[in-house]
Amino acid sequence: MPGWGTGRGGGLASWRNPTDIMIFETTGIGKRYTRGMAKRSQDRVLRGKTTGTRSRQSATGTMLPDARRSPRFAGIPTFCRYPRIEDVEARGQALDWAIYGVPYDGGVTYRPGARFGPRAIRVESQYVKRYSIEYDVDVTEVLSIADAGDAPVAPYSAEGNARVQAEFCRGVQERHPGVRLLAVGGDHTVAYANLLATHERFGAGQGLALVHFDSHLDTVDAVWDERWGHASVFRRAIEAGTVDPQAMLSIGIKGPLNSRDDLAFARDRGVTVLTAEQFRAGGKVAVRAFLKRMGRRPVYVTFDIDCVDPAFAPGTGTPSVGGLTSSEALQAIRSLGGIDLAGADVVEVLPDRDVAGITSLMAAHVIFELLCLSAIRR
Ligand SMILES: [Mn+2]
Repeated sequence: MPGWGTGRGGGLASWRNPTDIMIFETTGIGKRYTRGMAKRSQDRVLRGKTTGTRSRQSATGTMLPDARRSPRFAGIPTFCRYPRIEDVEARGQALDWAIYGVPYDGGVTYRPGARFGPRAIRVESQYVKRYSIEYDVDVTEVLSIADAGDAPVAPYSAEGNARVQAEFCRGVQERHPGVRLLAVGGDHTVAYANLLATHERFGAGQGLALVHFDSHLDTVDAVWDERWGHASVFRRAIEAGTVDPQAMLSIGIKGPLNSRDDLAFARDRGVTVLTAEQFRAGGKVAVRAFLKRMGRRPVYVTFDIDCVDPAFAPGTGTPSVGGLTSSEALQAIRSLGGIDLAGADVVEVLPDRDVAGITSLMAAHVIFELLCLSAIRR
């Protein structure tokens, strides 16, 4: 399929890792765009007319191994084969997105094991390619993306973990002003620190707008007298002011719940809730209405893999029957096209309950679709 973005894009550069010598291709903006919205967006960047909260850094693309020369099954796995942050820094290149793992699952209310999520998702993500047919965009041409490794963790303390994770985020932000952070969990508590760091950079004096994919609202006050579990993360974020509840949309919520009262906090604070049933019955219209109301505000997206039905994503600790299909989930993310994505996370993958890596593979493609949302804004 010539011309579909799978050929070699530019000059070759070599890069060494401890086990292999790989041949990388350098793709940069200004080389291969020819069509549509992406072309117009690229021209805008080249002219320096970026707007809103977007990074003023010039994206210079992502160094990616050429899969037709360096097999996807060889080498040490990074997220989607993106370069390690150390290598980006050694080149003195600006960074648009840092993807990092948070191998922490001390905040779960049911089945543990999501601490192994980042590792499993890195492995399955080797088969994530770089060109989106749906958007006609090659994320590696438009964005400078790196795998920033795993954040340090405090395995016995969700609150302590949030603290060390936030420090890690600030370190990356200091080295790369304007970088956006994509956290890969781990359980949903890892969203807290990533939201905090994103809010510090992009909040502009108000809570972030949040699109929240999940089976559960995660607004419980406390579980077993503990206020820092994965069922409480958005209650804590709203209390801290990092999330504006009236600019929060939860997609994929479903029952049964522990009680009728479980909905009260979200309702009282003005969270917009689209149950899985409601999303299926025309949710894209509701999503559009929400985004219209958000205007030009930067948006954070948090994606709990348990919003996807266990038939498609069995590897998760609190599975909930009747969720989105993997196809519906991708469509739901694409329905956000046009947002200014300020930060994101993909959480709650539990590899030990997975089958043939399908949940990790789904999570890896969610990462890609989120990066596409950012790429098409360029
Ligand atoms: Mn959750």
